[in-house]
Amino acid sequence: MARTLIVVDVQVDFCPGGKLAVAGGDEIVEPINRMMADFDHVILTQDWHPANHSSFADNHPGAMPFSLTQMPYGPQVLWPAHCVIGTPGALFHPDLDVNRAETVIRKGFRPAIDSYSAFYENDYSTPTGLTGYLRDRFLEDLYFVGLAHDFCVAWSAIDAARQGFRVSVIEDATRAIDLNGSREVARQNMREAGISLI
Ligand code: VGL
Ligand code: ZN
Repeated sequence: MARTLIVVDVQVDFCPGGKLAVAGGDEIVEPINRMMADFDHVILTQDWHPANHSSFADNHPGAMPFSLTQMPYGPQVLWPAHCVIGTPGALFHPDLDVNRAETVIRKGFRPAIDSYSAFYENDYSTPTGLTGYLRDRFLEDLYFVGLAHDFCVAWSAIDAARQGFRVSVIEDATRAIDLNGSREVARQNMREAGISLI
């Protein structure tokens, strides 16, 4: 079965020095580049927000970054502004090998809805189109790496597993934000969804 590597959000703003830096985020870039050679297909995802995005604490007067708010679609963490369309922070890490990517899925560009998963926005119903892309191409054996382990990687992997794809997460090639224990919660949720943590 053809193996597909999905590289989640390896972007400047999620690496040290970025607006929503994940500790050690840059350490996974070279390993990911090397492992691309072991896969038949490579797909990249890119967090891609307008400046007025509703997930940014700045757009909620008085709100602190990393606090929780209620959106029409459910609870939402308010983040420091990050991955703003047209800014350097939204670009892929400069050392990431993007040449093998057969497609790039952008997510989070609707001001009113955040999107952690590469498949569905946080309302659990607005699709990005990735499911159809993978099904059309018969790509069913998926390996996730990237940033952040406990948000976009976990939500993407869980959505993939729920849709019937075979899913593994290569944990050495991820790094977590780990907000209030979110890394262990994400690992538990992934295991319960039938995902192999490797
Ligand atoms: C992410 C928080 C906000 C991620 C994206 O890529 O994990 N986390 N936007
Ligand atoms: Zn984001």
